[in-house]
Amino acid sequence: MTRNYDAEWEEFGLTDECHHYTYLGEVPWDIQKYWQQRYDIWSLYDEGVYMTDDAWFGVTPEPVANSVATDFDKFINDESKTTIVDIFAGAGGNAIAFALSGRWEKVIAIEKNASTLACAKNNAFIYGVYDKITWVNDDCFDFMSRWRSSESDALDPNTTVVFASPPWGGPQYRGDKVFNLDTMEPYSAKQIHEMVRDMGCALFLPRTSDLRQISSLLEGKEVEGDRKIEVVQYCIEGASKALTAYVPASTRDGN
Ligand code: MGP
Repeated sequence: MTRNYDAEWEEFGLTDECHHYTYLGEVPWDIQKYWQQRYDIWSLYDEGVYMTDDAWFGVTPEPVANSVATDFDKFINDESKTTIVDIFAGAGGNAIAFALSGRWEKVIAIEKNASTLACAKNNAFIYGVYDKITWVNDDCFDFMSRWRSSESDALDPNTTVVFASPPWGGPQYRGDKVFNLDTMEPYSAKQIHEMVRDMGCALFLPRTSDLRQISSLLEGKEVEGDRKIEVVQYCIEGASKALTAYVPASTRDGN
């Protein structure tokens, strides 16, 4: 691929916080572990994948992102759903996989940090799906509440599903035997689910997440067809990296 780096820097809005590290010596010590796994995370890393330093901690490895994209269709199993919104898009791993799957008429990627979003755009360009994704630089809670209170029908809950790979409060999540989703920082699983529960969503969470808390997301809610939450552990070389809870759309009892 021939690239025009100056034009792309401008087009994607890349900043000095966006890096493509090429040798270990230039990688900050706390992300060296992730950089050493760069080809597991991005098979096209050498084509010029950009990351902000913080994005390394939460990026979904490409094989996992591809499996989630396949499973999303299987578990949501609803042809009327044509739009998928990745509300914590980060450096783009999942949005790229959703776009590559060809399943969705529209893929929307929301990311609050402008530099991280610029990396995501650049990375989508490398994977050939930059133009297939609608990019939004915003806080997802603000975006959703603005969208719901607007007259615009740009997003229809009946045709939309949400993928959420939120921050887990840093790498120290690994210290907890059972990860508490109610105290997850800065947003609890309940808070995220509540924002999108009428659409159906997939929550990408620590592998040790408390399953009772996941099942409680639908407590007191009505679910069409009595569908259940499906939880899948995603492994690389036999070791779980994370789980995804596929949560069907629900309404509160009586509304
Ligand atoms: P990890 O912390 O690198 O665990 O995250 P690993 O690889 O088991 O570490 P090791 O020291 O045991 O080898 C595993 C995966 O979790 C990453 O690849 C990311 O996909 C995901 N992940 C990690 N964090 C800290 C986050 C986060 O904050 N948010 C999200 N959404 N995903 C994360």
